[in-house]
Order: sequence, then C-alpha cells, then structure tokens
Amino acid sequence: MTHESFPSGRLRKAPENFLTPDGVRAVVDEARQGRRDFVRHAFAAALAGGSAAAAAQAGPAGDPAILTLPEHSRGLGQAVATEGYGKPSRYEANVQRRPSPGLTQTAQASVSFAPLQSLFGIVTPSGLHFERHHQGWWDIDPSRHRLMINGSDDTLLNKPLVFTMDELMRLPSVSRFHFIECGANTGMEWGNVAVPTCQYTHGMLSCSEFTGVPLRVLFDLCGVDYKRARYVLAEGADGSSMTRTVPMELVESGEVFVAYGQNGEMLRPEQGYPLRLVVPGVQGVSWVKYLRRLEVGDQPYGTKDETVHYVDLMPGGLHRQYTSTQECKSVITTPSGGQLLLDRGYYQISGLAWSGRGKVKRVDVTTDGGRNWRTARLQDPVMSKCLTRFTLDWQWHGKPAILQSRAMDETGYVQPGTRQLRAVRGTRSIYHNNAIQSWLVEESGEVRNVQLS
Ligand SMILES: Nc1nc2c(c(=O)[nH]1)N[C@H]1C(S)=C(S)[C@@H](COP(=O)(O)O)O[C@H]1N2
Ligand SMILES: [Mo]
Repeated sequence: MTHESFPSGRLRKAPENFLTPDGVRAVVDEARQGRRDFVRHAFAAALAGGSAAAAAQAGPAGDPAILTLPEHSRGLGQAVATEGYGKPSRYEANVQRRPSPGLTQTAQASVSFAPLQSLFGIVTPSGLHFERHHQGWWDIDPSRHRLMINGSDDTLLNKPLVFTMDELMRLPSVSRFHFIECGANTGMEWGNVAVPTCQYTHGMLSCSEFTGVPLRVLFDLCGVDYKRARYVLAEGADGSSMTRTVPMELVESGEVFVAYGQNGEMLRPEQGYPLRLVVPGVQGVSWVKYLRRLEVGDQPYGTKDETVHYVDLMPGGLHRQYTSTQECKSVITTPSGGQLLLDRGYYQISGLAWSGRGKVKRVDVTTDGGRNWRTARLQDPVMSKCLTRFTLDWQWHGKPAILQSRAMDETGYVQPGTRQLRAVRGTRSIYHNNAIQSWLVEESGEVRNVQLS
C-alpha cells in the first residue's frame, strides 16, 4: 500500500528476508561488540554464507539495507534543535492539507482539506486540521481580544459581562476530544463521483482535544434567565460576521464550551485563536471562531448563515433549515482512493467513524460491494461526538474488490447507502451527505472512488 510520502510508494519485501542464519548472527554480534568493522564482517557473512538470494534481491548497490550500516549509526547526531518548536520529518513533506483547485473563487472564502489517508488514530495534528474560512483568517492579539455576553433585551440576564482572555483562563475548564465536520463535507458527491481521494471526499473533518470554559459557567456569572432565554447567538470577530443560533438545551447539557486550547496548546490562528465556540456533534459552521460575542434571546435569530446558507435543498424544491446535527457517518481511509496495492496478501483495512448524536456503537465493513459484511474492531477510546478508529483484517487475492464501511451509533441510527439517502434528499443538496463511501480496488491494485448505482 502506498504511504502518502514514500518516494516510490512501493511495497516491497525487504531483501533481508533472504538472509541466512549467519547473516542474522553477524548483525546481532556486531551490535553486541560495538560497531567496529561492521560492514566488512556482515557482508562477508551474508555473501559467503551462500545467500545468493540476498545478493539477487538487494538494492541498487547490491547491499541489503540491514547489512549496510548507515552513517547515522556511526556518527554523531545533530545537536538539540535550535528552534524550540519541532517539525515533522522532511520525509513526511507530502502530508499536507490541500485546497481543491477551482472549488472556490477566492482563497479567503475557501477550504483546505485534511489528509485523512495519512493519519493514524483519532487526533488530527493541529498543523493538519482542515480550514474553512468565509473571509480569511487572522492572527489576533489575545491581549486585545474580548468576549462580550449580553441579552437581546436586558431582562434575559442580570448583568452583561465583557471578558479578557486572562479572565477566561482563570475560570474552571474542561478538556474534551471532539470531531468537527463542516456541514458541506462530502458535499461534492451528491450527484456523482467528483473527487479522487478521501482527503477531498471527507477531509473537511478533524478531531482534537479542545480545552476551555463551559458556556454554562459564563452564563451563570451573567445570571442568565434560562427559563426565557432559550437561544444563543454566537458572533465571530472576522470580517464574515459569522453568526449562528445555538439552542440553549445544548448549553444546559454542559457540552458547549468556549475553547482556547487545542491538543495541549493554544488554538491555531486558522482554528480561531484565541477563542472559538465548541458545539459537539453540530456542524462546523456553528463552531464560531474568533468568538467575540454571545447574546441570549428568546427565539432563533434566523441569520444569513442559517437561512440563506447552510440550508438543505430537498427534491421538491423546499429548503430544510436548522439541520445542524452531523448524523452518523464513516469512511475507510486505507485503502482509499488514489492509493495502490502492489502485492496480494494481508492488509489492515482502517477507517474513521463518528456521530453527532453520541458514541459509535458498531462499524460493519464489506469488501465485495455489500454482499457480505463483517464487524470491524473499534479501537479504544470510543468517545461521544468524537472520531472512532476501526480496523479489519483483509486478504487481498488480487481480484477487483469494493470496500465500504457502514457505521451505527448508540441511538441505533445506521449510516445510509447512497441510493437510500438520495431517495429522501435528492441530488441537489450541498450539506449533510453522510452516505456510505465506496472504494473500488482494481486488479492492478489501483484504488478509485466509485458509487454503486
Ligand atoms: N468566525 C468564523 N467562524 C467560523 C467560520 C468563519 O469563516 N468565521 N467558518 C465556519 C465553518 S463553515 C466551519 S466548517 C468551521 C471550520 O473550522 P476550522 O477552520 O477550524 O476547521 O468554522 C466555522 N466558524
Ligand atoms: Mo462549514
């Protein structure tokens, strides 16, 4: 299977598989004795030991890599890094978020997709978190940033308050792992196959440990009248004046918080530094970045970002509004579109599942386009409104195969197939496409995005 950043992307058996017992002993002895004259001895042992296969299978210079003691095993390594903030290996330089050429007219009102096919586990490294901005991103001076909380009229709370970042960071905090998915994720695939890789089909999805103050703590300080103030308006400080209504039940449940932390450090500027709203299970647009104001009110606000945008166009021509929850969904990330299987034999199928309604309960995987399903292993931890990693053992016999995953959440909701979803939603929607994804593995080993009709 190809790894995003391997130069050749080729899966080869190591020539060392053909080493004789003498060759193996030479490597071990040399390690025990210190590394003087290693290369000479080890070669002599391997080649004199009759390992013709080793010689035949060796790399360009005829040397099995395990017998070629590289410079880094003999010399002095680099001094501690002079830059205090570490970077990935230069061999991982291809693991990048990527915009989709031509998708948007400007790079400020645009999106950059996370490379899901290259990630392990459930956490998205902060530098690879997808980006979605309506009016560009800013690196805001936290000492000048303020959060104001007020009511749509004065009777809905005792006292409006304005917080500095220092004041917010003194308050009781929580740290929780949650996924964030743009409502438009997979939105290009409504009518037909549109993009080749899971970076582009599903990469408006990321997962982090966020840290911040539960909104309820702040509202209690302001003396919010929860009986009457049933809605919250969240407003961002960037030029898009991003505004979204959040129902008060979500605040009362304790789940909504204002976050300053992401994976153990402060938020990245692209993610809303120094403060963003975290609304677990709800589509990304409600996670307002550069959060500057929260207003409590007694009715939904009907802002531009929830009446004109972020509505679901139904087959009859009507729009659905306020469909904010991200329903249960999953995707196989390896093998996935654009990758290449070179050898028959064992592969671990691996992917991500999530639900805006709670925990993922089960993921079934098929390798024959849905005729037979097997239940995948769920990797710990399985957390609510968080990505869950699933895996399944698979032997590829070199024949075409269609891989799909189907997730179920703890409410019993089952991820729909493409046809099933289209029967209800039509094909002209943008948002909330949570259909089962299909990857075709061709006889050549190439993996392609397909839809079963
Ligand atoms: N202030 C502000 N908040 C915003 C946006 C924005 O453009 N401005 N974009 C929203 C959308 S549509 C999404 S999907 C998420 C993206 O968050 P991310 O860029 O951290 O991935 O932020 C939301 N919050
Ligand atoms: Mo979004």
